[in-house]
Amino acid sequence: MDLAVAGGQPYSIGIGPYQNNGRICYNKNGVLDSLPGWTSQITMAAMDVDFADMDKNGYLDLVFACHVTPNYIFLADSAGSISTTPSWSSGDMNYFANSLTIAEIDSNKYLDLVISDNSQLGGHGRFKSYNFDSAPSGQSNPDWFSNSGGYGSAVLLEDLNSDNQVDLLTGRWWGSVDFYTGSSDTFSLDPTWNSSTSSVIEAYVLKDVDQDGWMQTRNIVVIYQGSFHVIYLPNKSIEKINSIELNGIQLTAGLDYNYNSELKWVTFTDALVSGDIIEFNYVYSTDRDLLVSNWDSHIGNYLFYNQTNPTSIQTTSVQNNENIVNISPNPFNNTCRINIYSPQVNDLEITIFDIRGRLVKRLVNQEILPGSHYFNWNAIDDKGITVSTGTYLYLINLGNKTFTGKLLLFQ
Ligand SMILES: [Ca+2]
Ligand SMILES: [Ca+2]
Ligand SMILES: [Ca+2]
Ligand SMILES: [Ca+2]
Repeated sequence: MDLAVAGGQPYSIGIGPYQNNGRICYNKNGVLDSLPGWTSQITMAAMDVDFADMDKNGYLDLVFACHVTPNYIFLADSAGSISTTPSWSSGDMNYFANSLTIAEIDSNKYLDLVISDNSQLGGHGRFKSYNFDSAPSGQSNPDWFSNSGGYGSAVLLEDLNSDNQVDLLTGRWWGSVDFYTGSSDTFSLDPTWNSSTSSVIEAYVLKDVDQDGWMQTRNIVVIYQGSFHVIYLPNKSIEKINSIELNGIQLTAGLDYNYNSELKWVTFTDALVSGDIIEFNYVYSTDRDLLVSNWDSHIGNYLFYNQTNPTSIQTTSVQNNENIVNISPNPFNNTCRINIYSPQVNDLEITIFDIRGRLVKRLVNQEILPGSHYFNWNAIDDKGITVSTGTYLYLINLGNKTFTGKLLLFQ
């Protein structure tokens, strides 16, 4: 993996926040170059930086959160070369950003950006989101601001209450962990939950430490057109990648691919091109726990266990070389999606039973064409009645193969 450097300095005595160029030091066979191989033409007082494919062209772009200068996005072109001049900048005043995080907020394919502002040196210190529904360009203002401000620091986006809408965790210096509920493609204006702790929060990491929400899953991605160096996996986190196969050949971690657990991308050293079939075997979690780092040496760091949705370890996909079944989310609270990959024309039958083996729903009985297909079950039975919370079993017959497993419904 290559290293991007923000390189700003907020407290340079006498000269105010210090500006410098953004930089990337490239990794050559496991050794970082000592000099940057990419340098921005402009200088910034950048406090945080991340890689993300903001314009969905298959290459990672660079996003900077800055003090005193706007926040910037530098896009990579169709050959993967990152522009040295920004494609997008923030238009709002009261800068003094501290941290950034990136996820899809508003239900379109383009990633969105959340930034914390910190009012110690100026500004109002509120949290804000910039939502994109196309490749970032020009200048735009925040689509959402939190009501309250302060010495904002850590931010993280994750659907913590499992309603398929991303939520926002924020932190500040001398403050609690705050949770803004995501709804209708935005967030509550005030926190809907906060911790009873107070510390000088610097950064957050979500990881399923007690592994009570681990879900083994398999996803197949088929490249239909274009070429890609980065793939975003559909589940909410990547806890652990067990293997990635490209056209049936196992790839080597660190050499052929790298991944980012928070930002959910997997990057590939060689471009994936039309006709490639990539098979991901990995663990995601429905129950990630929160680690909080703290600057105050009188208080330790914190680990908050997630109590909302504990499940036992589940296997939701079935190992098979030809036909693939993948279900997400599972557990679910309204609708789960059953993805089927068939290499050929096949008869498909999907039936849902309750835990005693009684028929609940005949979901699908049809012939399917080669490729990926999905079918939603909205927890309604054959009589049109919404079924109750509990464990259900699915039976999938695809051609001459049978797959079974559990579906966990909670409401
Ligand atoms: Ca890109
Ligand atoms: Ca978006
Ligand atoms: Ca949510
Ligand atoms: Ca957990």
